[in-house]
Amino acid sequence: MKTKSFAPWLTAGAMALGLAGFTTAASASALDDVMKARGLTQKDLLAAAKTYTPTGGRDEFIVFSSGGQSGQVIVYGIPSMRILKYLAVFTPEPWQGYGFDDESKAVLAQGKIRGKTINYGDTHHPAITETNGDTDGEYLFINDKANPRMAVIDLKDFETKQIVVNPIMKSEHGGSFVSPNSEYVMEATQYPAPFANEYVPLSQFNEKFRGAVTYWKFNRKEGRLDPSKSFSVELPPYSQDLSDFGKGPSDGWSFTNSFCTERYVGGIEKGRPPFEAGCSQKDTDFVHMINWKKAAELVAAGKAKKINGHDVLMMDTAIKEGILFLIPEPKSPHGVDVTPDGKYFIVAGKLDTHASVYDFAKIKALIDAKDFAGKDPYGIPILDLKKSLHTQVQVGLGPLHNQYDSKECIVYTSIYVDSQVTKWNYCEGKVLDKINIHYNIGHLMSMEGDTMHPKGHYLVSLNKLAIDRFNPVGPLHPQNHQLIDISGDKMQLLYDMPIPLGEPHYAVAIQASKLKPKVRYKLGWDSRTDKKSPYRTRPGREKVVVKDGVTHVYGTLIRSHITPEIIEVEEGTTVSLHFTNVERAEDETHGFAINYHDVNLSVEPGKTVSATFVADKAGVYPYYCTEFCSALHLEMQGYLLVRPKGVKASTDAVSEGQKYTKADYDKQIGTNVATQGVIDSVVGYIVARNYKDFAPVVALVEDATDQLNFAASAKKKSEDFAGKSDWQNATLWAQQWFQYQVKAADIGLRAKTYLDEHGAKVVK
Ligand code: K7E
Ligand code: CUA
Repeated sequence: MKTKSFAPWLTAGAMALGLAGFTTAASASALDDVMKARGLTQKDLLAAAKTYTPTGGRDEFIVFSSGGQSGQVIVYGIPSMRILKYLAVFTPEPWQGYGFDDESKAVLAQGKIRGKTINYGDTHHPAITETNGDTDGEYLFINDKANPRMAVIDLKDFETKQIVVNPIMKSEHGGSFVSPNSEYVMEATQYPAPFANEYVPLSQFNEKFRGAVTYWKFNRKEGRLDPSKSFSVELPPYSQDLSDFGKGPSDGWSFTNSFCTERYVGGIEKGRPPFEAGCSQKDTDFVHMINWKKAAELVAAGKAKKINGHDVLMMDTAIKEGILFLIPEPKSPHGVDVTPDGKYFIVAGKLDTHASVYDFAKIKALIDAKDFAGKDPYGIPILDLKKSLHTQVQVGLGPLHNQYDSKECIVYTSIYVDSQVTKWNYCEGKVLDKINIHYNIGHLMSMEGDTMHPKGHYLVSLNKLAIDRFNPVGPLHPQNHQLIDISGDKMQLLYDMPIPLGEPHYAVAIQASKLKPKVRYKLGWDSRTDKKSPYRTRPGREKVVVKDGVTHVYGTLIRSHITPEIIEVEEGTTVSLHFTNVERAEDETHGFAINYHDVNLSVEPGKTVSATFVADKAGVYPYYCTEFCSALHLEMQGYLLVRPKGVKASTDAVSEGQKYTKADYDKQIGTNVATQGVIDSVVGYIVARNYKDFAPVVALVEDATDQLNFAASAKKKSEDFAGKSDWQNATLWAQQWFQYQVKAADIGLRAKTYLDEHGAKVVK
């Protein structure tokens, strides 16, 4: 903070907020006025100063939050809590064209279950790829609880690239969790069911119903999960729950909670006590420990059984090979979270007021000594709870999940029933602080808090209910993410953020500097396969090709026209549109929407997307760009004409409403020459500065150069027509030349502003 020597006349409050510098007495009293008018306290101002991000400012952390029933992922920044994007994953989403272009339809189609299209997902736990136990920002995984599936999102363009369907589960929850080097992504069953796709009566629950943990092999080079190298470990029909991978000393092991180890099957219709009573009889359930590295070796050695074409390591084998163990855990647990150093894992039992800290070294010693307390009905060895524990701490009523701080031994636990976060020391077993949240916290999330090096500073409380926190919007309320400052000894609540999109179960945060998203695609790119599109088209090479009864339109999009501008086909034709956005400028996305045919595309710079449909009804269908991309965006339009069968295409000349003379031509030329003067002065300003030191400006200059080349070719056409005294066409092309000039000027001025704002220097 720069206070200098004129600090004495600053108010103390303004100084505390870092408002020092050029504050005047007048603006300080204005601040007081605002506080009074809005009923704000000093504490509110402090919270505001910690979250407020001035225009142009960036966030330190980026959050990927599950979008719950929306089947999407929400991206926002911390500390500003500004929402940046919704990522379409399991659900069609028109803004991104997801589920509307052929390429993304193919991704969604990977998520079909036994041939059936599923149009939603219940996303729960996102996970970012890790290198040596720390998030690296390359890929994001998210699971679908309702229809056991896993999706891969590439963080280079924030697009969903792959969906895989779990071959044996009918329900899941304990995913996604990644191993410390992202070799595997874990997914654990929730509600047990038979692996086979067949009817089995509940009377055979104990024998035929099963849980499992699936280890999806991740091929980092391809950026895809590899089902052929993935496998599962069969588990008893306990309702497996959240999971985590070991790290450091516990690397090679994974941990999975469970509830309803009573194996209760409900049946209130028949007079039996309901599920919730039957599933909470015992005081303890089981954490499942699996040596996944050894399991992978056993599968590679051919010890797995193929079920539904997928390798499953059966329980008998897992027990015999000594890779599967159970430890009791109190009672109806939810989260299991391995500490950053990998020495402990913490389990919170929803129906217990304690959090239990398990000591991996003790557990390993018990296993090595074959010191077991018993076996479960399937013969899995059970370890003694007391002998496995480091400590148990009373944290509150209904503890759920745990997240770690950058400070040693500090953990935060969400307390559902008490609506609190408890901060405690798991090494010493001591509660340090509690803060109230609103209301009924589920997960909580600290910055990179589930990695080997948590970053501390902030915590987000992901609450289940918002109730009265926001302006009412009807019976369905938004969700509430609350930002908490954890940098000091006492937690401080900073901000409430409503999220109007599904229940955000879990979220992960990453330092923004680790993300390196691209600005544009290579020209003609299929973003879903990450390969050159076979339909890529360069400007000037647009064409229509009829092949195998399909009319393929190879088109381009650029400010401000769609090529082709007219498409005419006969009724009943299958049309396949392929558009390449040939822009290189940042943020120059074009959309493409066409009346009646349910075609809606988002074409980012460089991308090629396709839309295939049957032109099944004769008529006239306007199409247009849906992104306001330039001053002449509304003119970025065209017509699909569908002729009735047997009717010939009209060859009549088009009659324009406007007739141009030489005077019109001369007037337009005058305007163009003047505009060129403006462009020249902007160009002069830019090239006189060290613009090459600014990558965004270099891109803008390239773009402007493109526009000026287009202008030159329109100018040439205009002059050719003028040479033949065809004033009609000469004037129209002169107008087109002017359009390109306007675009070049627009881009040039953007570059000039950028240089001004970023302190560019004059060069000789
Ligand atoms: Cu809502 Cu992790 Cu699915 Cu807990 S989960 S609260
Ligand atoms: Cu392109 Cu509007």
